[in-house]
Amino acid sequence: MSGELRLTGACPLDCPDGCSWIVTVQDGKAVKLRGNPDHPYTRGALCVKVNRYLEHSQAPDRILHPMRRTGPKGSGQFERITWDQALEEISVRLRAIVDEHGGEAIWPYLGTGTLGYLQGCEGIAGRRFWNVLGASKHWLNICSSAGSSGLNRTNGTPAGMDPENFAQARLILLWGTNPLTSGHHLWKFIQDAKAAGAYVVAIDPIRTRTADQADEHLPIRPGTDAALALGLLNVVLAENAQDEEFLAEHTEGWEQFREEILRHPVETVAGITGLPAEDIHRLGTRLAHTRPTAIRATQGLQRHQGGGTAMRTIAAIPGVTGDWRHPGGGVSYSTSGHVHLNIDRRDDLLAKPVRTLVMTKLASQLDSVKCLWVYAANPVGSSPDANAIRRQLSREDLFTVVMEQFPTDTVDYADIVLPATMQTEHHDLHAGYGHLYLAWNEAAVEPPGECLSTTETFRRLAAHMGMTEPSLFDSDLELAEQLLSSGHPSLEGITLDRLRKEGWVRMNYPKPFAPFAEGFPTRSGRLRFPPPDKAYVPSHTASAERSRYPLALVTPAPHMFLNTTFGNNAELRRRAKDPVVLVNPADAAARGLVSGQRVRVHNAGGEFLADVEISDRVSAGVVASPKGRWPKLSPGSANPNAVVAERDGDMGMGPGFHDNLVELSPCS
Ligand SMILES: Nc1nc2c(c(=O)[nH]1)N[C@H]1C(S)=C(S)[C@@H](COP(=O)(O)OP(=O)(O)OC[C@H]3O[C@@H](n4cnc5c(=O)[nH]c(N)nc54)[C@H](O)[C@@H]3O)O[C@H]1N2
Ligand SMILES: Nc1nc2c(c(=O)[nH]1)N[C@H]1C(S)=C(S)[C@@H](COP(=O)(O)OP(=O)(O)OC[C@H]3O[C@@H](n4cnc5c(=O)[nH]c(N)nc54)[C@H](O)[C@@H]3O)O[C@H]1N2
Ligand code: SF4
Ligand SMILES: [Mo]
Repeated sequence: MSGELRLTGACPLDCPDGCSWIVTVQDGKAVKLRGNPDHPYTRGALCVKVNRYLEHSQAPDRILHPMRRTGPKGSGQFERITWDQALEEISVRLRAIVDEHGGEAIWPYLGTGTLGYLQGCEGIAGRRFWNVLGASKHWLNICSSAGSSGLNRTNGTPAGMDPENFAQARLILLWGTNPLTSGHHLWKFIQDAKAAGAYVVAIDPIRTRTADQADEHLPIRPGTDAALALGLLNVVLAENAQDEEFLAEHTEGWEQFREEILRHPVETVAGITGLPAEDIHRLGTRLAHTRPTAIRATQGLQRHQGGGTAMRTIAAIPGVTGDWRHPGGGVSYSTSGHVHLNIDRRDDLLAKPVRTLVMTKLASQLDSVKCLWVYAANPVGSSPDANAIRRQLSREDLFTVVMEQFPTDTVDYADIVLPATMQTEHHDLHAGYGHLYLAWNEAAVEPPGECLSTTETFRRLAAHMGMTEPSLFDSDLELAEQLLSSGHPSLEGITLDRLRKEGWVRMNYPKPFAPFAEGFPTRSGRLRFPPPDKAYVPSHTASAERSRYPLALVTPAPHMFLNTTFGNNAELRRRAKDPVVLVNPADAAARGLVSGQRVRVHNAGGEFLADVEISDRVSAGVVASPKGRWPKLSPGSANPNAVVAERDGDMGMGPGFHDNLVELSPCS
């Protein structure tokens, strides 16, 4: 191949924005990767992380060959082996495990390293292989399941507003979300709204960089958002601003929910949320009289014991105000419920029904597992109860395979490591979860070394094991065509040929889009208000454990990393500086801590080390330290997940990543 080529692709990372990008290839080598200026949502900009994607894909620590463990588990000592040796060893071990313990002793642990519909995310390709073997199913609940269930209960779907329509809103609530870090392309639409006079309020226990740019910041006590929603609605009722027509035509359960709202006057809610009563009253009054009001509530909000309920109750707000009538009104969480691809996990290939194992419960559910197969995930860095996970991964009777691009802490526990491709090296089909466009990612270059894509790895393994089911060998393009063939009207006219030619295509939704103006996808067609006494569930940080561990720890998205992806990138690590924990001046004074001092952040589950940053960005009683650090590249070889307990939230077994109790002590 000679000369210059420009190929359209898409960012694979777990980020709502799903950016479209263009790769320039010269003589078979990718030399430039830039945002695609033609994409209506992402408009040519990538982000501080992915601007380095190409450099990262060519980094010296990239895993390029299959490897076999030579040292103790956790040591990260390996020898290079051939693909044939790797496939043979894996085949023998898998067969033996299935014979002795049954297929369910295999746990295919798929994470969010890529959101591609072929290489990751829904895992359709691997799933066929696992079904033929009879392996356990895997529930990827680590990120958004609580909020999705909450929204489902109210609206019948987790899907909501088209984020582009934030430009039409006149009041914007950024509720438990930090878009300037975790998906910054929304901001242009917020700026358009601001230019037209919109008022923007950030509701967040941390004064984030997003809160800095808002007109107002409400530093809510973590886990009390449902109570705030009830308090705001209390003011709406006092102002007699409820939309009676919308309530009558499009909702159910209003009489009882109204009673619940009346049980939450502003003064009561001020006591629960720690917010001044006059601030709640002022925002309630704005909400009562500003149409349309757009609420952006994302995953941060629901990483709590009562996170599902919080989302369920916040989703009730536009049911009362009638905001769903307008394209710039309603709630936006994730747009993935608007994506109607044909995701067929091929249960027909299973000889008998199998159990489902839960991503957030790796530490406690691994007991009955003999083979853990990790792909696009880094559980030692990202899943709850890291110390218990390490103990489990050290088990000699556990056969662990990790498909990876980089030598993560999880790789260190693998028996066999398989080298995985990165986005410029494989085909994939994408849909952002913060907009309504599909994108095609065309492989731009040959994989380096002996890296293989997820789909190709499973095709080769199936062949090596002598499997004959034809669909195990479908090509990437065939898989993509199957995905696009759901027949859903939102995909009519969207073919693989067209996607490959145009790079991205908007699904068939009107622009502007008011998804529930005519009704909701519930059985009755109506929005369902939460039943009384189920409208607010307190968080773990309100529990009795608070007497021993008095500080509520929030672990939000880092600006320089994406989960643990990029956690090994030298330049991004340099910019992220050493790990810090934000501490309010009162809490620092009470413990005699000074800025820059290294502390142990600890509870019964474990500890991690961080440098104190005394700051009024957090209220007294709240501390914050971002997720995403590689433990082995952190002081004390631990990150915040050492103190995150494996504990099920109220819905979807949602994890409590922002719902931890800790104490800070000086490092001796
Ligand atoms: N740069 C970067 N971008 C990312 C990611 C990343 O790691 N880095 N992660 C990606 C992923 S996987 C996801 S799921 C999304 C998540 O995107 P976000 O939802 O924005 O993620 P978080 O940072 O977890 O939480 C957002 C905010 O919620 C606040 N918060 C915590 N608890 C509460 C609460 O009880 N009430 C309220 N009102 N606010 C609360 C936090 O302080 C935080 O500022 O971002 C994606 N984008
Ligand atoms: N404390 C705390 N912990 C959290 C959170 C939090 O808010 N606080 N947030 C949680 C959230 S929202 C999420 S989504 C999870 C994410 O947790 P995980 O799903 O485990 O994601 P990552 O930690 O980014 O690890 C993904 C790995 O996949 C690899 N990878 C990328 N692409 C591919 C590919 O194509 N093939 C293969 N084989 N590998 C690939 C990357 O190199 C990376 O090591 O973390 C959760 N952990
Ligand atoms: S991480 Fe998000 S903002 Fe950055 S390039 Fe990927 S999709 Fe775009
Ligand atoms: Mo996530």
